[in-house]
Amino acid sequence: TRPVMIAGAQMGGIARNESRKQVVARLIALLRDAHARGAELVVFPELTLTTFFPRWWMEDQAEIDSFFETEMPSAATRPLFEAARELKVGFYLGYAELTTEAGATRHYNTAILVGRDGQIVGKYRKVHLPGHADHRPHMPYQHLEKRYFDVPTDGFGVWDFGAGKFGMAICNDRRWPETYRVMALKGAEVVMLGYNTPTHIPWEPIYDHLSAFHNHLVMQAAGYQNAMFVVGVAKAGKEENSYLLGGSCIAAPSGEIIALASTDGDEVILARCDLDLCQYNRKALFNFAEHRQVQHYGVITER
Ligand code: ING
Repeated sequence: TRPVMIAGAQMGGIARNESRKQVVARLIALLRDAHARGAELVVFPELTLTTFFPRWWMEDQAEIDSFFETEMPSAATRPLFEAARELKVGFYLGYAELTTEAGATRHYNTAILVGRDGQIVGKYRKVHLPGHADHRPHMPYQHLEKRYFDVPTDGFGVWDFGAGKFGMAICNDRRWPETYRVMALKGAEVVMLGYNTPTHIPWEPIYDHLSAFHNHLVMQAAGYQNAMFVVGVAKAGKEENSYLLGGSCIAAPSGEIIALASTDGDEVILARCDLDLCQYNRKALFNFAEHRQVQHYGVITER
């Protein structure tokens, strides 16, 4: 067996005027709680250093950029890295990244994996950006990820953490089967992801009543179909003028949920994830080499 004690640190709403210092203090409290319960790795939500700012139309780039990090760790986030190193706990952290590539400014919806020594192991930038880029003033709030973030050139990655292979995704990525299959083919045994999911989608309210069902449906199916653990962690509850879905969970390679949040606030969930379970499924019913017929799948990447 290769057990890893994985925690999800669900966050309640972050107010627009809540400082990074205040948010980091909440993150550290959750980290300490998770460590006290035996966690070796803690998964925080998407964009977890600030409120979910894509809900507002902004035109002043300086105001937009005020929600982004230009360095990681920074003075405000270093205490989290230091607490994690002291406790020997690794973590996944979602945040807005402002960087330059070949002289061009880039804005990404980013997540990093930090090792138990406090060093950054890997970085992932959100591939599937939902919502819209235009201003829709008649809606109660916007969802402007297509306006504020760039699509990255690097795609899905997998990194060594402890005895396992860990991949990262972010929010809307979890709704797309390609996300998990690509990482499974790269050897991922765990996919960690954070999310900010409004329970009312103004531009597509048809499934509002199914938001909790769809949230678990996609992660349970992915865990089963790709023989992996999926750790999905919410920024939850009332946040400014929206209400965000909770339901943070850990899904096993069987498709079963083995840890589940029961509040819409700051809450730690935890599960002992035996990574050898992934290998079992990979050698049996989801033996990719034995059962997949790739010659029939080409259209998935051609269109
Ligand atoms: N949030 C939502 C998500 O994918 C969404 C956006 C919700 C799109 C429901 C379509 C339907 O969970 C983010 N941040 O991607």
